[in-house]
Amino acid sequence: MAIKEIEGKLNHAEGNIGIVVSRWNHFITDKLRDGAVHSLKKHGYTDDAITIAYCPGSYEIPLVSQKMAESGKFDAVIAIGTVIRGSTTHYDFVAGSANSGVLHVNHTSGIPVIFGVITTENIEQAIERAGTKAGNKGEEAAMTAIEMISLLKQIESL
Ligand code: INI
Repeated sequence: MAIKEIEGKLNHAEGNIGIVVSRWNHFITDKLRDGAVHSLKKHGYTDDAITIAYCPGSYEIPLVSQKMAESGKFDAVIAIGTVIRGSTTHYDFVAGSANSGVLHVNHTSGIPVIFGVITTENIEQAIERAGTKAGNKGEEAAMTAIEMISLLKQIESL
């Protein structure tokens, strides 16, 4: 018996993608959304395979992600938000809730729910992750979604 090795592929578009975008810090989340869409299109997804749902803040992302994931209409959900610490302790609650909420949906819904929420100390760090010095985290999240869809489909057909 030979060892089976499997890995998600990035070279073909499979299924439908839901994207949840938080409107808080929208000057950053818009860029992350554009990065995700750009990446999906580069890999062959057409407009009608992509649905974008906007929610108020990152705290609301887990519920919207769960609704999308459990609808049976998507093969992956990409959660996009930006939480900036600034001077508020609210940050810890919002960032922690988004993280643990998305993790929970990722574990329970049966489809990949990708964490494209950036959490930074300040606006400069957020800008760096939204298409400047540190790349675009939305693009990376989309690539992760594509790879995970492919990997899960391969596991299902073992
Ligand atoms: N929501 C964010 O997505 N990012 C933030 O930086 C942020 N801050 O700083 O407060 C934020 N707050 C709103 C929060 O996500 C909820 O929408 C709100 O608490 C209502 O539930």
